[in-house]
Amino acid sequence: MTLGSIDRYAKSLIKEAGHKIRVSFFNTIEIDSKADANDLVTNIDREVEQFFISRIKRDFPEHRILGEEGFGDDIQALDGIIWMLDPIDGTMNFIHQKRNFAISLGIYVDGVGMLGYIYDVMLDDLYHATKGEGAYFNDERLPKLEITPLTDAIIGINASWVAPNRYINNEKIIELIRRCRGTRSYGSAAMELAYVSSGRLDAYMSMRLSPWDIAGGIIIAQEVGAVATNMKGETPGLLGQDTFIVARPGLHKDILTNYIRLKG
Ligand code: 2AM
Ligand code: CA
Ligand code: CA
Ligand code: CA
Repeated sequence: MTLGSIDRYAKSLIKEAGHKIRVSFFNTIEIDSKADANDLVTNIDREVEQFFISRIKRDFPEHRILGEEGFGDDIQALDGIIWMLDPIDGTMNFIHQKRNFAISLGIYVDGVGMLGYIYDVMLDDLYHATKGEGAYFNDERLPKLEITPLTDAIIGINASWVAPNRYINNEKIIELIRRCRGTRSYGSAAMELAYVSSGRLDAYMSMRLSPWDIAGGIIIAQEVGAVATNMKGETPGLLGQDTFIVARPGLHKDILTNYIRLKG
């Protein structure tokens, strides 16, 4: 079994899952909340995760799966081959907007990200990368990112982090958003990572992301020279929640050094 064959397999699984999601709009979608009233999940999130898991377990029984909805394996260490899957990243968008959500998948070998995918389901756009072989938007090779100063940069940030909050000094964030060219918030961490990798955004940050949100995206981002870390400047943790920032080289350092002040 080669990386190339896993890559082809993963792509066809993602396209098949995307089709399932698109046709799900013809039926009634069951909506539940998880940790709080705005933390939404649907039967489609669960069914898509179960679809991936049943196929992967059948065809690659030795691989393990970490999925947001909890149908995969209990992952305590990163040894072996692990599929990190978010069946729908941007569930709120899926429910309310019927667009702007993605399937996010990263395949790791002994903790090293080898294959990354972000699939914009409604646009049928696949962002993908193999470690060391460059990143692609569908069949188009994505160029290496150039340096952009903050004054020319569009930053992906959720308004929660600009309002007073318990994680970060929001006065410095207000300074950041005053200095940059503009801000955007798409409501899907995976899509925002794909946008940084393809130059549609120059940076994206969040105070609380899970491994399945970023696992695929950071592999793609690294292939175009974007820098992805937690807000302490360390490699993002893939065994639990962490802060996160991804940006063009140079801009990442500028934001982290001059505008990020974590509380506690
Ligand atoms: P989800 O749609 O898969 O839950 C929204 O700003 C982004 O944050 C989405 O990528 C969303 O993923 C993620 N997200 C939503 N609620 C979250 C939570 N309670 N903890 C961590 N990430 C969350
Ligand atoms: Ca969720
Ligand atoms: Ca997610
Ligand atoms: Ca999800």
